Amino acid sequence: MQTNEKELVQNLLSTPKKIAIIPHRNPDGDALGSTLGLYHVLKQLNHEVKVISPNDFPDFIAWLPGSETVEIFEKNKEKTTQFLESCELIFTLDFNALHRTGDLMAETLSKLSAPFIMIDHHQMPDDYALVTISDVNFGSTCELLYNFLSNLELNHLINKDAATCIYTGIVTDSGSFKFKKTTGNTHRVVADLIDLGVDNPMVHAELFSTNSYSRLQLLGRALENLKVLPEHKTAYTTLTQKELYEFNFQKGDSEGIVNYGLSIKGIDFAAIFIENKDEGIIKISFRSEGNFDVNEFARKHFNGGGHINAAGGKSLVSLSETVNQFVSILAEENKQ
Ligand SMILES: [Mn+2]
Repeated sequence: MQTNEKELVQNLLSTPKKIAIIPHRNPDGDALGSTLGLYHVLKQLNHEVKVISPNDFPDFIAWLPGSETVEIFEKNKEKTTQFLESCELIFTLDFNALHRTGDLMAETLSKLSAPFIMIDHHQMPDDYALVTISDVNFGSTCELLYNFLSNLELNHLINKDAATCIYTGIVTDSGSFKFKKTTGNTHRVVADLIDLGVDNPMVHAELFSTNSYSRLQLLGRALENLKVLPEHKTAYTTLTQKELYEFNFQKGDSEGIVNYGLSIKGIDFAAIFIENKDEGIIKISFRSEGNFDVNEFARKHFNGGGHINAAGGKSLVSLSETVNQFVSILAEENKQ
């Protein structure tokens, strides 16, 4: 953060204000963790703070301290819009383009006169914020938030609740500390957070030991469907809408399944294709290990994007056509 930005932010936070903190649509551990982490800090400075999520968050992060205070834009448009319109400052965390909140909320946000502060780690930020804290070298917005708070000398306000939220985002976005952007800084931040009282075994249990039987059966089906293309060091799997119904699919159930392909020896690229007939699309998740850039791959071929090792995309043709396209692209690009 530059000195003038630091002064600007310090100034904005120096007197009690009405502040909204906003994660992206379909918030994940990093989005909800960072927004609630900041919420717990700003509350102590006597601001009137609310986290307003575009839509509901999944169960695996519903235990985060403060989650009961989060208001959902899609469930309560009038009330949340009123709050947003009365805000004096808006934080947007873990995304960098307003459309990531959904069309209607993006429109509401774009009309606000309050200044925005963006804290994010995705590529190519839009230019909507008065202060843009954007750094793709960070593995999570939560880690970047910790640095932001340290730079502002506000880290003494990171209490156990804030630390628990921030720790959660770091764990989920780093694949439990195994993705490439996990640095010495990541571990130093995590060490501080544990010293602040984070019950780290509890966080991991809440995040990763909450499977339902039907979710495991769905995983079983996805593993049965797994195809390996050793010549392309690639593994991919599919789930049809019918299979989702069969195993009583709940939001979040397909989370992480893509990573099983990556765990095969010699595989550095994995994908999962999930049929969504309601939206008329195939939702795709890509993961890689090492240098294969799935952000570029998703942008170029599947209307998506993300990070070098984790990205998403979508396709408007059928599941089988999408998979055929995928396999041809690997051959055309001579992915090895
Ligand atoms: Mn993130």
